[in-house]
Amino acid sequence: MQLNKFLDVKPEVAEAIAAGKPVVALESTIISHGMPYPQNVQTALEVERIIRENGAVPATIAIIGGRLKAGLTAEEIEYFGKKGTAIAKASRRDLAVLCARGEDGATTVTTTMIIAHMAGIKVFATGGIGGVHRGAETTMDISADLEELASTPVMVVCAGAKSILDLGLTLEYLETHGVPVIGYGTKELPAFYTRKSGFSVDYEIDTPEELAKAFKTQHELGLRGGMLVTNPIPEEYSMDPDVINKAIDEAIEEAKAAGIHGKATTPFLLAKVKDLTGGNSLASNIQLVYNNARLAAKTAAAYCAL
Ligand code: PSU
Ligand code: MN
Repeated sequence: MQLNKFLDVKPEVAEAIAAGKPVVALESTIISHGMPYPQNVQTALEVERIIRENGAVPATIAIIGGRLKAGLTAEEIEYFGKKGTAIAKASRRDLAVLCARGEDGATTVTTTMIIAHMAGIKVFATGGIGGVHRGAETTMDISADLEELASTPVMVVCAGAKSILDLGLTLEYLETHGVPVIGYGTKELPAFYTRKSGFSVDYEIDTPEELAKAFKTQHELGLRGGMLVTNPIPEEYSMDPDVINKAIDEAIEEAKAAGIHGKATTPFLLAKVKDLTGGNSLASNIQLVYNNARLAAKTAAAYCAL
């Protein structure tokens, strides 16, 4: 464990890490910026329960009063869910000032990876990652999540990326930076709400044991960086691609018209897509996070057994 004066590891999480037991990290931006209250809190607590049920200890990650928290209490999860977007969305560039000032921050994939690594956690489950936005060739809007995957050794289990992003450019960026993109039980990159995107992943892997072995081998080879595991949404919860793509196109047009940019872009698009699809997308979003939590817990357990 890399000790850090700003890090607080929840006792249950610290004990599991010290004993070589499986732990799964979870992000807090999905709670405060990704879903409405109270579904955000219910989902976050259910995700923790699912992780325990599958043999691992959950560690929801956030910044509270300038402290980097690896593992939250139910009260702290409630606090994040209730405050919602009033809590700053914290990426890598926000960490120093938030900690110096003693403020709160909701951790994105980037900062969750950073804090998980500080605490010694290897596997992280979420819904979707940030990536290269459509039109990035002029806006240069590329999520810091991709840089973090390139440099920080944490496995991120997600349901692919939403087509609010340019999925082709996102894959190109990951390739350039040496991030393996794995499809769990699929050769095709899933697109979050749907199981298909038309793009191929680098490798299909079909078991948690093989995922764990590939990731451990990456460390043993001395290669830096993470691994992206893309786990398709279960068929019964996947959405009609036409419905979702129409909503995404409309959301992108609205964002452009309203001059939305920077860190506000992703939350704006996510909220618009949810409004335009009448809440169906929220139900799918919740189910895919549960599905990723199950796979991450099994993979963390398999890693510990290697
Ligand atoms: N994509 C989703 N749901 C999310 C996010 C992205 O489908 O909740 C959140 C994650 O926390 C991710 C962040 O790390 O948005 C990326 O933001 P940006 O594009 O500003 O880097
Ligand atoms: Mn951005």
